[in-house]
Amino acid sequence: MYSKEHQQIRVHDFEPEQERFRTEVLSGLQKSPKELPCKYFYDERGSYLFECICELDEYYIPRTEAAIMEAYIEQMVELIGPGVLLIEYGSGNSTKTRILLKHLHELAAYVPIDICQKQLLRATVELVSDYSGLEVLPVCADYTSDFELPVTNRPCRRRVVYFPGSTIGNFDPIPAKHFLEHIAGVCGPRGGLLIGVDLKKDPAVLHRAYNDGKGVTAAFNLNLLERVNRELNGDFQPEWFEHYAFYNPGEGRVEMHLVSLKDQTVHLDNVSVPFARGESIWTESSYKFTLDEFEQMAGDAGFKVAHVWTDEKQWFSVQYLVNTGGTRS
Ligand code: AVI
Repeated sequence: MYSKEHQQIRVHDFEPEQERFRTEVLSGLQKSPKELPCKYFYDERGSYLFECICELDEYYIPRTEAAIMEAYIEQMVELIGPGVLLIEYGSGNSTKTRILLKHLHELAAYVPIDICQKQLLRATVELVSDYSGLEVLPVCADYTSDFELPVTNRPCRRRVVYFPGSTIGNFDPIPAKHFLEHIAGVCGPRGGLLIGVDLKKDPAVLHRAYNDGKGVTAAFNLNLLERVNRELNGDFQPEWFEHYAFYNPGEGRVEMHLVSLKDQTVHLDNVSVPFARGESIWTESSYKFTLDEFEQMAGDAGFKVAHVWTDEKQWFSVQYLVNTGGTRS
């Protein structure tokens, strides 16, 4: 653990160590079926590719969520109230947050949390220059792990966590509930959670969103192999794997895989990983919810749904949840 100074910006650094990456990658590749944790998509190139995905016509999530935010920001601000500490999980380039930063009253501070140190630093430099007087306290961390939040200069009335983009859908159901419980602990008894939740819809729309015509999602998926090569001295040949994404209606999720195009053996340092032709590495699940399903899960985690905003087609929702009991950790 250490901190880095950059133009007077202090990043509270809990970046996962290389050893953890190595352990999780090796154990994932030794499972059957093989898997890799989707949080490792977001190295510098992966974060850039995800930004490119967010600009694609087929990937409806960012623009639908942004339109909901624009349309209902006054109602959201009213419910959230003044003087809050705004904490964002997986802040990326913080673009989505700007609308909140612009409208929230007497913000105590903004704490962006992201696993990618470089992107976090870039976003913080921009925010500090664009919002004078705003205290930005960046934290580089895997937000599913435990870490201390930085101390703010101004007192805060309440903590509100912002978790947009339906990233909650990247957790399996039990970890998702545990993660919501963890958020309830972080935001405390009177705290809130403003969350983006993707809804169940026509599978053809989902298929297009995760199989875009320009192949950006495929490049994002395959970048994970390049990252493993770079950081773990691996010899994956990305061209011998294919991006494969589909909606699994029984499980209510889009699954992303990397499928081996032939029998092959990959090496990471001195570890050999055999692949049969057609065998896959499961790299991501993206769960889609009905409003009732999400309300049930949030309730089980100690949150009450205070308000739900959706778009006309009911493809996406932004929800404000209040903590009905959890303690502040
Ligand atoms: C970050 N997360 C919500 C995205 C999703 O839709 O599951 C990641 C993504 N994977 C492929 N495209 C986008």
